[in-house]
Amino acid sequence: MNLTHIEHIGIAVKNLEEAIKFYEDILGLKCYKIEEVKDQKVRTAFFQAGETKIELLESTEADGPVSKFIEKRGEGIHHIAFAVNGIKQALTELKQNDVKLINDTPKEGAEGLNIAFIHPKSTHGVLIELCE
Ligand code: CMX
Repeated sequence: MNLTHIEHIGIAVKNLEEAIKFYEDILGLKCYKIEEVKDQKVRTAFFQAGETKIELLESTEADGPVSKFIEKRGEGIHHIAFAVNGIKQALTELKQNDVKLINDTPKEGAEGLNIAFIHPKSTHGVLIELCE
């Protein structure tokens, strides 16, 4: 498959506004967008850091993936998202290699991207997202 770069790093936070304040006031990055992704039960805040974005994730529902993650592991790095050319082909290749997928077809994610997640049990413990 053709991964081009790290599109973003997803960071699970308890309170989006408090976390934004840290990234803006202390780290000096600028939040350029807050977006709710209902399908993923999250509210997200985006920052550009060179070619890579930082995506802060606050859960909107108690049973959402980010809420469960924070309950189990606390705040922190939640996933790494790679930009890929040809997400459908990439998913076909992953299936052929018996990699456990969370989404076997792309869905619409934040920023209008087509996304799919690979299960951390198949990736040495990191939740990986593919984006196109
Ligand atoms: N990174 C690494 N490992 C993770 C993880 C993460 N983000 N989330 C869960 N795990 C691990 C758990 O620790 C657990 O490991 P152990 O069995 O060793 O304890 C294992 O994966 C299974 O976890 P679980 O708690 O039984 O399963 P969940 O019901 O929490 O589901 C996952 C985990 C990854 C399948 C689910 O969170 C998911 O489908 N994620 C994809 C969607 C998503 O995360 N959306 C939010 C972001 C959306 C966005 O970026 O817009």
